[in-house]
Amino acid sequence: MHSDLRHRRKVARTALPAAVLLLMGSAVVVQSSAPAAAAETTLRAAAAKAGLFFGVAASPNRLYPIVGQEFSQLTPENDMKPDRIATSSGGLQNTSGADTLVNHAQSNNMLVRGHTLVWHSQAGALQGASQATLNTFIGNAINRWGSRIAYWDVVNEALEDNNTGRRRNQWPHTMNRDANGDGDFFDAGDTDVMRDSFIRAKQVVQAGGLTTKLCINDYDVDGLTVQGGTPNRKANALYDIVRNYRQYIDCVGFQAHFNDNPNSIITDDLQANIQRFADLGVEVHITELDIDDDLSNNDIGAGQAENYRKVVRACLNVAQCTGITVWGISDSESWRSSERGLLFTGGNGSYQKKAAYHAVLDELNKGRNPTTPPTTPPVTPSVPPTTPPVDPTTPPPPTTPPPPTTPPATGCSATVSLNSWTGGFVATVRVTAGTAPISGWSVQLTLPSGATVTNAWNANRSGSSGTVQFSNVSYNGSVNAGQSTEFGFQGVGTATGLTPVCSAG
Ligand code: 9MR
Repeated sequence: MHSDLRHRRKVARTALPAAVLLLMGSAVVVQSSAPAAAAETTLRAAAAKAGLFFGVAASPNRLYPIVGQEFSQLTPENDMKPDRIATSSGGLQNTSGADTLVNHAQSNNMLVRGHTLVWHSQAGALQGASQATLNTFIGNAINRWGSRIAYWDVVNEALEDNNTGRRRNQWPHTMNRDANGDGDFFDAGDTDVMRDSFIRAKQVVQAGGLTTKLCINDYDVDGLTVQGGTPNRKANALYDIVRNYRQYIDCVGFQAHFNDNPNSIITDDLQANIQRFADLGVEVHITELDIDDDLSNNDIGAGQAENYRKVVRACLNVAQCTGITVWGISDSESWRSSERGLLFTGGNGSYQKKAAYHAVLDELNKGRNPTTPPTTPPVTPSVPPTTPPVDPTTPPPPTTPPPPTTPPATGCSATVSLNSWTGGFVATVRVTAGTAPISGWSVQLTLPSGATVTNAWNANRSGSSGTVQFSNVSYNGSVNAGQSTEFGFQGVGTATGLTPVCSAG
């Protein structure tokens, strides 16, 4: 983009919401018969109240106080990439930067997103490695930090640019083979580096009893369409991958670098696209958000602050959109500083909030909006549904979950895994049928006092605090003997020591 063509929009500072102004006055006492919801004054607190994390990409030399104050999740911007930490044989090296970031996150009660294991770029010594070496690296990296990493980007940016909907054609995707020539890599005889990497990652997570969730991450996959209403083929391709490999993939990252590229704009169907992934049962995250401040060709065209509001709202409106991460703190320190795409100006630990910051905070403070559920989008995958892959070249991961709390005979058992941050949590519950198939299930859990469920997916729910009951929905009640299904819920407060009790029928 030519800087002389850029028309720098003068962004009027948005008025602070009345509730925020009230809170800023130290002597204000709110007396009202109808208790007003107090607005939170940091991004992390407002997000926690709404039931999601709000994170930032970070580097060890920029761990200023603002990181722990405003954000509840941290993604190493560069320190966990293969070019930093991988040896050519899949071992680890130079992990001190990553260690610093993980420790910082832990001492500030922040979740960590590991970024990233399998990527064509910044591959360093792994460039050209075999699947076996990639698998070694995957095992070493996941095991080094274990459950201290809540989410790992296992596969990053696997799809081509320019909305072709195809896989990339450079390493590691050069290992892919379409054995039967049907145009996809989903068949049992095909080779797919994505599938095999996820299988390996899942094996490592299960063998270690880790709570780490495994994600696929990409850019230009945000809307159902791109500029001009053209179908977003890249998003459709990602959707097909997640649907086919759902058994190994727990979460999807929309990078959300919004700029003037016609495939990188904010479209009005962003929420619908988030929703269709959520409907597959995965968590969705906005993982690398920045928005060019003179985004001129988007479908919204309302200025950076309003564009931020739109993206945050799209996530809030989908229960399984459980986190938003901005790709840096301030414009001047951003990898795309010329776009001024972040929430703060300033630098070196001294930051000023932009209008976009106030818009995001305000939107988060409004919370999720259950009274206007998102419309279910038309699902138009680019290939017809296929059965999940069987007999992949790498043996499938063990399907045995951690020891059930109630030993299954017939009936069912349930286990729970938690991702928690200060003020909130996401729980994933795995329901496993015993020695006979079941045609329906219910799971009862008792939450500690102070914990409240805000939303749930893949289950009906009754109750939100104390003893809460979940039961199957239409599509996941039938579970074959020894097989499992998962549902999830999200809440505020702290949920520890959950003991799920499963009943079949
Ligand atoms: O922000 C990162 C920048 O410091 C690096 O120089 C760059 C090198 O590729 O990677 C940037 O982060 C990328 C992220 O890892 C994946 N999505 C796109 C980000 C911007 O390229």
